[in-house]
Amino acid sequence: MAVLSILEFPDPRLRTVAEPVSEVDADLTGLIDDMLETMYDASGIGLAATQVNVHKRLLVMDTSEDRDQPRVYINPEITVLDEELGSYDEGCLSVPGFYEEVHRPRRVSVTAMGRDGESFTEELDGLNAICLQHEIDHLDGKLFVDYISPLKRQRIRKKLEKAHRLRA
Ligand code: GNR
Ligand code: NI
Repeated sequence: MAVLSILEFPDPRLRTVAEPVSEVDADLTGLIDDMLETMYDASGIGLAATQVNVHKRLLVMDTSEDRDQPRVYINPEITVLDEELGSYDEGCLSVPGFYEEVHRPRRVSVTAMGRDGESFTEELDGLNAICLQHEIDHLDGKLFVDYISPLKRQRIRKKLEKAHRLRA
């Protein structure tokens, strides 16, 4: 197991559209375990493969209080169940330190494969629905900052670019 490094906005690799996973083999389960370790290490509630520079349609989540309910979604396909939107102050491990209100459908259905390669379908609401949509956005090369004003996005970009310069 390993903690992987997480790409940060405005890294252009975060704009890559991920490719479907063709088979759930030992390499993939190894990547899943590394992504879970990376998510828990970073205290995140979700992580998409895109964020660790792997451009496959795979994400992990754990919104539980005790951080003991890992969820794995391979090739997730989402359906909006209800057009009603909810708003939430979203953050992102790839946009560290910034939080902005984002509006998204409150209820979704998702069909995906789990870590065992078996297909499942479930309905999600609350934080699970928010997080799943946020993670699928990553797989499509999107970030929550795409939903805020260009002025706010530019301010975040400048601050993170400065932080990256200081770190280098
Ligand atoms: O840890 C995370 N918290 C969070 C809070 C509100 C909405 C979405 C998220 S996902 C984020 C982890 C992350 O960046 N996943 O891509
Ligand atoms: Ni994110």
